Amino acid sequence: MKKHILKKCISIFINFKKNIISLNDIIEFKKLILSSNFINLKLIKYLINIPNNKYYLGLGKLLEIRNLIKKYNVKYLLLNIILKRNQERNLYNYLNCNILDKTNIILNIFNNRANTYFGKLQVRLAYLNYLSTRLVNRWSHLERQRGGIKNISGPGEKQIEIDKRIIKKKIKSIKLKLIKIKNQKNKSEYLRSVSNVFTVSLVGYTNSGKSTLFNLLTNSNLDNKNTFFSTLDTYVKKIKYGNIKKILISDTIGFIKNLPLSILEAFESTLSEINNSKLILHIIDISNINFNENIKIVNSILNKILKKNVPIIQIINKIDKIKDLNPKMDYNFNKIWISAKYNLGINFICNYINDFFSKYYIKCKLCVNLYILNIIRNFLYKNNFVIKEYSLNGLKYYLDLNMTHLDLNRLLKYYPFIKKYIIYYYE
Ligand SMILES: Nc1nc2c(ncn2[C@@H]2O[C@H](COP(=O)(O)OP(=O)(O)OP(=O)(O)O)[C@@H](O)[C@H]2O)c(=O)[nH]1
Ligand SMILES: [Mg+2]
Repeated sequence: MKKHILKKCISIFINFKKNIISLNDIIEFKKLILSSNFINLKLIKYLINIPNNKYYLGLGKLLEIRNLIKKYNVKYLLLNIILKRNQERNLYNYLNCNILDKTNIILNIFNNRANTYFGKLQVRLAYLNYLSTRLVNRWSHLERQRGGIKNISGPGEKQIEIDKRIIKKKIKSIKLKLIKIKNQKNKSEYLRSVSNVFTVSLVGYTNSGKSTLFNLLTNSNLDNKNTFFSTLDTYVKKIKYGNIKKILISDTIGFIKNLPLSILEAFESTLSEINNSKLILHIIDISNINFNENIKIVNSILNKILKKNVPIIQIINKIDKIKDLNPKMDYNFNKIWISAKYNLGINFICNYINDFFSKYYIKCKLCVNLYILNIIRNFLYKNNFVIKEYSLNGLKYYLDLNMTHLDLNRLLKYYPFIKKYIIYYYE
């Protein structure tokens, strides 16, 4: 884990007069600032009608902020909105301090958190995507200045052309690297699918408790600090909880309101892994006042990412924080109430997963003599197919097996003669 020095900043929470200020949005912004390794010395709430073209903020507010920057002696100003390139530059020039808008803050968090090569590449891609949109802004701004006349090139234009080309080249090279890694990942996914090991994906708003549940179900210790975006990559592990067998679970990056498009696009490789799962567990933090809105945000992002129809169940987490809520399963609405932190209601999840995947399995009974048993025994045990083995008279041996359809095909491919020893099977 990298060590980070906390930097001092002041911040502005901007809200439009037509919107109702949600306390939770302010809490979320404060948490973003903290996750980005800043100490916020002052938060200014600012209500506006329409943003100022040049600075986003009005001139009166600007003066107030310039004084505060001097008073608190800070070098950073953080804002909860997305600025245009020229607004950022004008603010920087006027206030003489570094400006971080929402995209910048998230990129900053991602940059601090990324610790795998795959994660780092995606952060780099997000940054370049962000930069390229800014250049386009500047470009169109220059074009406007020239009154839309084509084929006249100035010095500024040349520089932008060069910048654009360099960024485009870098984006292409990173995308190629990501594709290469993804192909390797796909290979392991393919191996997983032919060995018929199924994957369940955890998705949800950032800080909802995905990694806490992942750790509990897999007996691992992924980072689950109380910050935003503690997880930046996809982690896949076997479930080691209750009586679940041969099921993998994956934990991935959390979602957030107004996740800038440039970031979402860069993390497509990580997020698209959700498509490889048979079942999605949508983790919801019920103690978050905005949980209903967060559900909608997650659903809309899922709609963008999912390329096929994957069943989703809702896991209502952190019930320990709400009075009178108990662990339960609601079969009508596919909802399970739990507390991942205090290990409450996890059995409901296990039962659901077992029931869900039982349709992928078939049970069969073999009756063989000792000679045949010796040929196939190793294979059956090595693949974990055997539920029970017994003999009534020492001549005939019975084997109760549990396996997927693909497993059965595999068994019959290796040992075609087995077919006549199957005395029954059912799905
Ligand atoms: N009280 C309570 N806290 C919980 C519960 N589950 C998780 N938490 C806490 O919520 C915080 C976030 O948990 P994580 O598991 O990191 O959440 P996440 O969804 O993986 O977050 P990101 O990776 O940042 O998107 C941590 O402080 C956890 O201890 C729960 O059931 N009850
Ligand atoms: Mg996490």
